[in-house]
Amino acid sequence: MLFRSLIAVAALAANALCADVPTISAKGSKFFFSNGTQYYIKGVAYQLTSDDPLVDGNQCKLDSALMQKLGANTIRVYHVDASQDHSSCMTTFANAGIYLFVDLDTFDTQIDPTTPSWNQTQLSLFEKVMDEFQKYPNTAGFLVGNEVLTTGNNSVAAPYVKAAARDIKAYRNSKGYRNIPVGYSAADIPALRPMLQNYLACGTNASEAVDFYSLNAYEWCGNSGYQQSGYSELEANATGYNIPIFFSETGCNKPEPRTFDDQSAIFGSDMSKTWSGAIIYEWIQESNNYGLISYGPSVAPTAPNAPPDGFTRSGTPTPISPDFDNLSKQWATVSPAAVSENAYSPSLTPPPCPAYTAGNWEVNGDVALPTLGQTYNQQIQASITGGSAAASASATPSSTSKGGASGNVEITGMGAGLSGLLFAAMLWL
Ligand SMILES: *[C@@H]1O[C@H](CO)[C@@H](O)[C@H](O)[C@H]1NC(C)=O
Ligand SMILES: *[C@@H]1O[C@H](CO)[C@@H](O)[C@H](O)[C@H]1NC(C)=O
Ligand SMILES: *[C@@H]1O[C@H](CO)[C@@H](O)[C@H](O)[C@H]1NC(C)=O
Ligand SMILES: *[C@@H]1O[C@H](CO)[C@@H](O)[C@H](O)[C@H]1NC(C)=O
Ligand SMILES: *[C@@H]1O[C@H](CO)[C@@H](O)[C@H](O)[C@H]1NC(C)=O
Ligand SMILES: CC(=O)N[C@H]1CO[C@H](CO)[C@@H](O)[C@@H]1O
Repeated sequence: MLFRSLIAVAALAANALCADVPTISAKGSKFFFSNGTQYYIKGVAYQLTSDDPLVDGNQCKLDSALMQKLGANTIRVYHVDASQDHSSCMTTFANAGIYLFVDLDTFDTQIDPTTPSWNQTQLSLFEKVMDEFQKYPNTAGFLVGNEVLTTGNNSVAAPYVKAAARDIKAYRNSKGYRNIPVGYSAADIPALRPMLQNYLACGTNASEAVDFYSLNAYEWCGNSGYQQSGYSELEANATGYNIPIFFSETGCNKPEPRTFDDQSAIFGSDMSKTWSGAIIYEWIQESNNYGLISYGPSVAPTAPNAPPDGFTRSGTPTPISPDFDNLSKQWATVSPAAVSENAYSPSLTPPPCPAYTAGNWEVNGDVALPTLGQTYNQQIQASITGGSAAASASATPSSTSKGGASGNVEITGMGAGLSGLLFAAMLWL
């Protein structure tokens, strides 16, 4: 009896904590709320600390309130600690109408581009993150990797990314979790376009493909345009794509101030029938200078009591002017071409698996995916590349990109931020 009433009390408490918000699923090339309205992502990358920004309920309250003013409905978090309790932050974000895309990998489980592996150790750790975050109705999606491939000649890692999606989707289904979409976040490398996005979606067996694809693209800088930036090519590549696609990072920061003019293209008539929105890199101001807010002026790391890299990572967020307001205005004025789920019956088919092309796409698309634990060696390399020599010159990322920023700006963006933080954390220890 006592036990039963304790359970009842616990259930009540859990209900009070879990906001009742519609969940997200993918249908054809679009995302929908469970109430039938199409979901367009207006997101910000949110990684205040390198290990987990979703454990400090108070901080999440402060940040989510300002994100609502910005007009955001989504955050992306790159690294979490699955063993922590995330209920306070997740409920706070849910109450603010904010959904989460979370990367499943941690620094030691990410797929290595040159000697790729996909094994039980990695899968088990991915599963722990999924176990924790599937509980929350505002978890919109999971990412199996971020920018694993950065050149045409390391495309041999792509089958391992796809195998990770296969296995974590099978796990999701075996546990009876809801169909939370599983996807990949790609670096914007012209040499890999559109092969990588087609490869991850291709094949007749949807259980072996990603549920969505997303791109970290910094092509639109300053006073640019739909054609000039290269977005028209992104659109051409994505037209007819069978699964949702969106910008998992965007927001070139040179020249300043940031105007976010690309948002009117992404959410406008040129792209909003194909793309599901954008995540702006990033919330916190740090040394890479992509922040929308700061928690106070930066100080010299050597100053007494200074935070490791000089940037305060908690407290009351203050908008960076005019960038924050510029983005807020952009988002407030867009009206994407939404359809309702009932009215949408897609007849899209997966793209064909791309053929091996030396330097640009060194994967024989039709070869079977690696099994869990299958080690990368010469034999498997030969099967992936169809027997051709993998080593060959590849186009440099910037050579064909149109914007002021080359395809690898986001690597310095995200990479510099996090590695700076890690380095600082090591000094701190
Ligand atoms: C469905 O839910 C979303 C998110 O809460 C909301 O923006 C939208 O207005 C809702 N649609 C309907 C038809 O209630
Ligand atoms: C699995 O892959 C990870 C990451 O590459 C590696 O560190 C680990 O040693 C591998 N584990 C096994 C059991 O092979
Ligand atoms: C589709 O892929 C899954 C995962 O690899 C596999 O279990 C299933 O048998 C495949 N279905 C068909 C029809 O081949
Ligand atoms: C896709 O993008 C690539 C690289 O930007 C471009 O060369 C190619 O023509 C595009 N494909 C289509 C179908 O537009
Ligand atoms: C792979 O491509 C990169 C960038 O294009 C180049 O620097 C590197 O030398 C290439 N590696 C091999 C093994 O061809
Ligand atoms: C799109 C937008 O709001 N742009 C504004 C960004 O901020 C600068 C400086 O205040 C304004 O001049 C722009 O109009």
